[in-house]
Amino acid sequence: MTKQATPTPSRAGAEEASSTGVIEKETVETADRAQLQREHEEKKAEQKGRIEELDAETLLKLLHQMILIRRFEEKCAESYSLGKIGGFCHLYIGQEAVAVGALAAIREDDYVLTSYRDHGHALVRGTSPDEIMAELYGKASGCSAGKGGSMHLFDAEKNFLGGHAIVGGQIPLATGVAFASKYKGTDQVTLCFFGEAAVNQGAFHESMNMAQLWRLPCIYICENNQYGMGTSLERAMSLQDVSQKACAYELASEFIDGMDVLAVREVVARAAERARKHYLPTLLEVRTYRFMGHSMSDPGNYRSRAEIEKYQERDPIKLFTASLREKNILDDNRLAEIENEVREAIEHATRFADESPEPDPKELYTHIYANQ
Ligand SMILES: Cc1ncc(C[n+]2csc(CCOP(=O)(O)OP(=O)(O)O)c2C)c(N)n1
Ligand SMILES: [Mg+2]
Repeated sequence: MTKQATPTPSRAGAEEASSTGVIEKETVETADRAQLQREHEEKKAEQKGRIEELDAETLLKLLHQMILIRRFEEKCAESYSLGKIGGFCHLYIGQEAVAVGALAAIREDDYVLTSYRDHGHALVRGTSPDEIMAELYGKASGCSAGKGGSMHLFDAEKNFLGGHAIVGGQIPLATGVAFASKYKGTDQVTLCFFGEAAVNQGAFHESMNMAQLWRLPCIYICENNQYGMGTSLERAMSLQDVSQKACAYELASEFIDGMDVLAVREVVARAAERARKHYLPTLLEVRTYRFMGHSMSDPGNYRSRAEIEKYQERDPIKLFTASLREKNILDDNRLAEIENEVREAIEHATRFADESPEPDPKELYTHIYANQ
């Protein structure tokens, strides 16, 4: 039997979309403010329950990392508009809680791979903002020697194995990294991040099958931001509950709210234990939202204002800041200190990138793998 085609979602406000994907004018649809406020209160209550399990220093570090990503990405948007960053540039604004929460749950010697939306993961992994910004500027001092750009950040010393521009390309690679850890008898875990559009590919399914069959210590984290470029999940995926896809391969799986940094941390910590102690993989579906366009060149004419407003009300930084304030862990002074530290780091990174030299043309012939 043929399935009915899903109707095209509302295009209200399409004409007013800005170059960053945020629709600026009022549209026919508007968000139900009271309902959004109720949801915010519920989420805060859930998050406050989790706050009790962690000390203030750890909590403030998580906030600091999320704010660092947000401000770094805002700076990237500015530098891109000034023509200082070339090529594609995919911002992580709105999704900060995923990388921050997940990486807080693993060890420094574990491995991390992700897609082209990689600035946040590299920052949290510990690659310096200087080296990341320089890479975005295509400078020799960048973490990939200026040859990778925004989509191919790489830092072998931090076990950050990219930054991959081919959708889903990192999934079989991460599976191989996890295989290597098991083969060598280490207890290292591999974290593999990817978008929900990657799930429709064969490489995802082959990897799930092998990971479970061979019991590989890999955690597959689907950052479900509900869009693959301008195509909504509903228009591209027959079974939209990504975590359910694990059933086909008997993998452990969980679904988490990706706007709650502590919820993400908790669930990844559970998966890491499963991987480290029992060599068992997990598929996690983390529901999140990107506030900006797919990339800097996305006119963003496929989302309604109401939808964007709904998720802005669930902003992971706004939620966490409110929860920490109510628990008396954060006040205006501490928040201002964090913002200042972040601003200084980003100003430093931008200056460093600006002043760094271009790669020597001879570098075109290094780092090349050719099989004859
Ligand atoms: C194999 C492959 N097909 C198509 C593309 C073009 N493309 C780049 S990003 C993208 C959408 C991916 O969406 P998703 O996996 O949900 O990640 P998100 O951008 O939402 O983080 C597509 C189709 C590509 N880079 N690689
Ligand atoms: Mg997506």
